[in-house]
Amino acid sequence: MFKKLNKKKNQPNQSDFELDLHNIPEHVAIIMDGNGRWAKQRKLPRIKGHYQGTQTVKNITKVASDLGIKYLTLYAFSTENWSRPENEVNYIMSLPGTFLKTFLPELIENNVKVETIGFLEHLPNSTLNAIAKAKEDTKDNTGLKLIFAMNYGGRAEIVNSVKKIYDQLTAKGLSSDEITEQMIDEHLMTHAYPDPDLLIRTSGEQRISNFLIWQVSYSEFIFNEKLWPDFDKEELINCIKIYQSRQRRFGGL
Ligand code: V0D
Repeated sequence: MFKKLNKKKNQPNQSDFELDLHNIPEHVAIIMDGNGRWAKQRKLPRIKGHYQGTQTVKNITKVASDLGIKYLTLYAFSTENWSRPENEVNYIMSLPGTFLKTFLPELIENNVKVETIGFLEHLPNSTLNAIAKAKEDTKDNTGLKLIFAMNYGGRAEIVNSVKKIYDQLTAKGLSSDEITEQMIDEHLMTHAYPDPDLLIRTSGEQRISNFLIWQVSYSEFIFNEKLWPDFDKEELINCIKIYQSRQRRFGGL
C-alpha cells in the first residue's frame, strides 16, 4: 500500500490540527457507500448493511447539527438502484419509515428540518407517507436541513431543468439565447440550497456517480476509506479538518 510509505513519522497529520469551529462547511454532501460490503464482510445479508447505514445516518445527523453544519445532503437512493434485487429494493423503501419511527422525536428536539430531492413520484406510497409526515412535523424547524436524495440522478435533474426553461421560453415566444447558467440553476431541485462546500464519498470509491453533478463544480472532494456503517464522528471531523487545511492553502496563495 502506498499509503503506509507516504505516511512519514514525525510529520503532522490532519488529525493533529484543531478543528476550527469558525470555518465549518455550510453544506456537506455525502455518498453513503459501502453498506453491502460491510454486510458481506460479516457474512450478513445486504439488508443488514442498509439497516446499519440508517444508524450511521442518525449519528452523523446529530454530529452535523452539533457542529453547526447548515445543510447535509445524503445520497440515499439513486435512479440506478432500481436494478438491485427486488427484496433489497423493497427493504430499502421501508427504511425511511423505520428511521423516522425511532428518530423523528430527536430530529424535532434538535431543530432539524427534513427535506428531499429526487423523482419522488416513483417511490411506493408507504415510503412517501413516512417522508411526508417527517417533512410536515419538521417544517418550522430552523436548524440543520437534512436533505435526502432519493431516486435522484444529476443528469436527469439537468434535463428536467432545461425542459422547464424551454417551456417557459416558448410560452413567451423567446429564443434559446435567453438561457443562462443562473436559469438552469434556479430550475434544479437544489435551487433553495447553496452548492456543497464539501462532498464526501465513503468506502474508498472515487467517483461521483451522477450525484449533484452540476452543483459540485467548485466543491472539495474527500474520499474516505471507511464503509458507511463504520463512518463516525471522528471521521466526519477529520474530513472537515482536511477541508479546512485545503482552505488554508488556498487562502495562502
Ligand atoms: C440505504 C445508507 C435513511 C444508504 C443509509 C429510500 C442506503 C440507509 C433514509 C431516510 C436509506 C430517507 C428519508 C427520510 C428519512 C430517512 C433512507 C433510503 C435509503 C432510500 F425522510 N436511510 N435511508 N432512505 N439507506
